[in-house]
Amino acid sequence: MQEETKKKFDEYKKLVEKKLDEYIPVKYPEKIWESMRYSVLAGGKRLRPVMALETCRVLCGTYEHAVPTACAIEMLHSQSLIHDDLPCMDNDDYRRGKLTNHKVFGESTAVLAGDALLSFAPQVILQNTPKTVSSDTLLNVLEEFVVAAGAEKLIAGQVVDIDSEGKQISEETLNFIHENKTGALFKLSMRTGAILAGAEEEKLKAVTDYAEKIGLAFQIMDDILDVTSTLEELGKTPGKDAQENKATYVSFYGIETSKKQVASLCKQACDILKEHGIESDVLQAIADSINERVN
Ligand code: GRG
Repeated sequence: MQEETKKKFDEYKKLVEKKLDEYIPVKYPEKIWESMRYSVLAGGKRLRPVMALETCRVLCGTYEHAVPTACAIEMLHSQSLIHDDLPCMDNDDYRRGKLTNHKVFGESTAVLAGDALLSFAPQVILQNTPKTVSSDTLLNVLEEFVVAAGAEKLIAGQVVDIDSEGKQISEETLNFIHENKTGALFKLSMRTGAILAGAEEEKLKAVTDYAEKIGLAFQIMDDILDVTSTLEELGKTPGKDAQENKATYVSFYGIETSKKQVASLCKQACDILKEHGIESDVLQAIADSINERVN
């Protein structure tokens, strides 16, 4: 990443981390708030909130208006990771280089912390988005949020993923899992950023298409790293896909073809932005960083 672009990315990231810390206080009963804070403030690349803020800015919006939504999306992302790590799901002991939520707080608190984040996130949007944002826009954002978090998107992807373990599945099913489990939150980030900028339909579609390509590329790279990376690099246990007998891009096409697919999808994503006159060094760099991802 170019130095100037990295500076912009890091500024967004710093802002998101400061606001997440502010939005999630420690109240009574402290245990639940501490458990929520433990996972949300555990680091992470913060790709989704940065994408939301940069999309809002590049489409001529006031990116500060998108901060509560960007943070809410990171809360939803953290919630999905807490639940995904539970013994009844992916059963992982490490996440973001730290012990998983249930390993520190116990299973019941981890379930409740996920639940709490899921309902707290839209509360953060409602209570913190500046009043200058119209009610119609806010309703649009909330609709995008609840649909992405629900049984039509994120949960659908997770259910089909779990159901597919140890089975021969079609490429169509694999794409369904990736599109919903991973792609939905990238799309949510870009779409809400665009909606808060008041973007016209053509631009909204362009950023949605970019997010779709990036989401798929990101997940294919995740599958590759599961095979090639270490616990130290990944911050979570590698080799889980093979252990759980999961169909992945790597199991379908092998590592080299999968890498080529990632590069091609990232290029297609950037071409979409160019075709629609959306010039963002940050969004370009995010695509490049997926190609070069190590964690
Ligand atoms: C919404 C109620 C509700 C449940 C969620 C558990 C679940 C249903 C979905 C799981 C979704 C999941 C774990 C998708 C994996 C996506 C993925 C590749 C995450 C890793 O993202 P990074 O690398 O993580 O951006 P960091 O730690 O950098 O933020």
